[in-house]
Amino acid sequence: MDKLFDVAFQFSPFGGVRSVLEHGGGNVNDTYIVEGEGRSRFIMQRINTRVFKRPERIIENMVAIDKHMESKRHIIEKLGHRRWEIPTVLHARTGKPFFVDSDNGFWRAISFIEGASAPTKIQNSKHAREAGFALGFFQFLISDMNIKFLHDTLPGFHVTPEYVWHYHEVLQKSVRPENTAEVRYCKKIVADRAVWANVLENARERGDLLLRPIHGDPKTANIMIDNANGESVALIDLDTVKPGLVHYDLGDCVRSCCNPLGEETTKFEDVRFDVSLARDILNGYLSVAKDFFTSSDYEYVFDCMRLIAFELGVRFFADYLEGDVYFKVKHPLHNLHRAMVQFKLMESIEAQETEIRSIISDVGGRK
Ligand code: GN1
Ligand code: MG
Repeated sequence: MDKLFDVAFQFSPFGGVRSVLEHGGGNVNDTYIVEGEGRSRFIMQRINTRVFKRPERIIENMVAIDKHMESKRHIIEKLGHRRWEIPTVLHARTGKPFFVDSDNGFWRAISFIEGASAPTKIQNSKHAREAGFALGFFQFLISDMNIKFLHDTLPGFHVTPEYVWHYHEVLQKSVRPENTAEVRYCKKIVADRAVWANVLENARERGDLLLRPIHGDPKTANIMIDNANGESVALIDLDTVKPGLVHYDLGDCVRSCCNPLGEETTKFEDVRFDVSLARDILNGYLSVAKDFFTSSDYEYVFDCMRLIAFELGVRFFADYLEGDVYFKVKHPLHNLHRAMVQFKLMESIEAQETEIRSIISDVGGRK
């Protein structure tokens, strides 16, 4: 605890630190909320350097994003009554925008967005629409950032075939001897879809889809909602902003927001993809994204919804087989259970394909 206070002190140049409390339920980094005397509140995170091998690159990206967002103030002001916030990087007493502790822990701090929160589950139709709007608006704001100046903080992130290759590698040397019904189910799910898993990367190679700056992790817990009026006010967790396909983002937002039981449920048989929430998200998203969405982009909307649920399932399952080397876990079956949830969600998406495709055409205003 003393250590946490020492680190928090580094980012509190105007006074002491009153409290440091764990915050949120991130699967990779450790997050705390710090209450200071001078500077009211801020978020402090220890970056997981097993995942982010070059953490300084995250900071450099964040500084560049902050700067870019500031240059978009005139667009943000056009939102009129709508509030839109940009999480900013705070400097440590050393003058640097990060702090390395005596155990080589890599820390950074970011501003706290007051009067808002990021629920882990979608509450209602308005919330879903607001999540979609936030993603579209965020992508729009960063759309003209030169991707040459954005580091790739996590090479291979969201490149689904690479996760499938990695899965096949770890399957050979799995540290899990169990061959339960759940393990067999997961193996079959991956085997049956391994070829289709190239769908977005093939489209990118053909030039049907283009690399653009993306958020990378727009799950509901990263979308801040104003406590007073229920409108979205920010996208947080900018660690994975990098060149990618906007479809990774859309698929990730949908797989997170349209799963009413959430990622951590163990009621696998009850996991359902909520099509009506998907309609709301698409409505919110396309209210902004229609200006940059091409006809080719529309062609892959269904695939991205199905694919990112599949991909996250593969990532969790591979991590379970490998012995939990990537995602933080609370018990030995945690990653297996998380994989089950994503695969059940994907099957629910597959079962409702016709309806989802018709919503995409409807909302996109196309036949
Ligand atoms: C991880 O750490 P967190 O919760 O922000 C993961 C995402 C997953 C998400 C699933 C860098 O995000 O890709 O979608 O868990 N982040 C990384 O909850 O791998
Ligand atoms: Mg994240």
